[in-house]
Amino acid sequence: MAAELARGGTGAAPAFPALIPQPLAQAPERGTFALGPEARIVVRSRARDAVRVGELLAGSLRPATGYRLPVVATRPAAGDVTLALVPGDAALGDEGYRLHVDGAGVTVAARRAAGLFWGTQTLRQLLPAAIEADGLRPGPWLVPRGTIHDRPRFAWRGAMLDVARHFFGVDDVRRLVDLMSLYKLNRLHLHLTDDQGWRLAIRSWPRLTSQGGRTQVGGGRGGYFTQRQYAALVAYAADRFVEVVPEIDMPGHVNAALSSYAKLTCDGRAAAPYTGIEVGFSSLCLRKPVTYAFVDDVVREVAGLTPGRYVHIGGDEAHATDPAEYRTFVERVDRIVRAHGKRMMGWEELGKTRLRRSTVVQHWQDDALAARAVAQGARLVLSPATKAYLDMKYVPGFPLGLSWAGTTTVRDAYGWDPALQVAGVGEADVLGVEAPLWTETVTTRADLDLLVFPRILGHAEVAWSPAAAIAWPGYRRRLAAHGPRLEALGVGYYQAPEVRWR
Ligand code: TNX
Repeated sequence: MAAELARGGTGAAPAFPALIPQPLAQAPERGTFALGPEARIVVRSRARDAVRVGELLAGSLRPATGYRLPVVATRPAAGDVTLALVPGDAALGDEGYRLHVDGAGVTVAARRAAGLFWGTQTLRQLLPAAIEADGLRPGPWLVPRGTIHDRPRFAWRGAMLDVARHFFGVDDVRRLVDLMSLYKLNRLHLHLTDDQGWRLAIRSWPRLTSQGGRTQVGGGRGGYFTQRQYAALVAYAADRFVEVVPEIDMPGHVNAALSSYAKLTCDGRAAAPYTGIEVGFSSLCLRKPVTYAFVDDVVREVAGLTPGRYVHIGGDEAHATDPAEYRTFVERVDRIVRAHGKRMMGWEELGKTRLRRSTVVQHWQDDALAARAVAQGARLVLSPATKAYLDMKYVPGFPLGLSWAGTTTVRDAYGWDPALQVAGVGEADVLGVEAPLWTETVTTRADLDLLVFPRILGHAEVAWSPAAAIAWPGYRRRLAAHGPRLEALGVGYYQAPEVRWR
């Protein structure tokens, strides 16, 4: 199928509207299909997750269209949108889909529900931007005809949100999940703990949040997720094929824990709460047995809230930890994580330790450390700070963000190839890409929007689209066309001057 279709971005007329990420292959045709008031969402499968994709699609199209869009299991008729599971079509992979639009309607076919979901996100982007409005719009709701064949380049297409430096609650995180899914991102890494705050309730250590959850950078109120809220968030994301990856940062970045429990410090005196933005000054006391009881309790509770495979244990910037103790600690934590049924993930500093092949290591700045992890058989998630850190300023003097890794324009955040980023680390060693938002300077939803959007769209395309489809001139045009869509979604993105917004 793919071979019959034009490769993405050849610019042959007729054309599909701006799609981000660019699909693997597309063959637009002349003419349109008009989604009308009688349209139904026909799901050709009894599978629960497929039906849910139909319901999510209907839910996203109803507000602007005002149509009923019933989700049904009958035979499709002219005018319907059909979602079909075709388990036999190996070319689609686990997340791929085929989307066909002709005069009779729209069909999305995929081997698995995840592929159907990504196909429905493409369908949203084929409709006018006004489809994203939260109230009735006049339409017409025209979808250009043609065929798209699509599957991702990388399995891990992530964003990270630091809820520790400043807390972002359930509504903000859900909204981020919604926006991620429109761009086919499928991992949300939550940085849940740091010196300035502990944001996930741990029942066996309640003061972590009752005490350690009350601070944040700059001295505000902080906040935390109850386990019930967190579980609901994880389920909400899973319904949208986004796996939440919880991070409990250790043995450094632990001042909030040390200020909550005196018994965790080496001298037995509780640390003072911390609301600054320095890093690297705190450490768990690795010679105390209680530390391992603590880690075991926390990992057990976190693993119990995690349907996904990974528990991220941080491991970064442990400058206040003895290097030899660091190595034995990480190996011990790996055993604890596995005892609770999960795989260990951590920042590139894990490359200093003995790793098992199932470990996932997150590169951020040190190529040699990341390469040491790969040499041991680990796979990498790439978050190079100079490209992928959403908290870097766009330009010098930008009112938000940091600049320790330089400034990162919208173009910088797009033009990189994960397979060429780290010397000696090739495509097969790379699980994917993740764009982190550290929140030392980020206090409101508006701040978050301004730093995350539109740069995250570039990372979404780098993670999904074939390397050959990555080209700035075409991307810039497509990104500009997404301005009205982001506006309709209420996203206050940065109108970077290098993009000629319409
Ligand atoms: C480095 S990246 C950190 C974070 C900071 C961030 C700010 C990493 C593993 N550690 O603690 O928030 O820089 O950009």
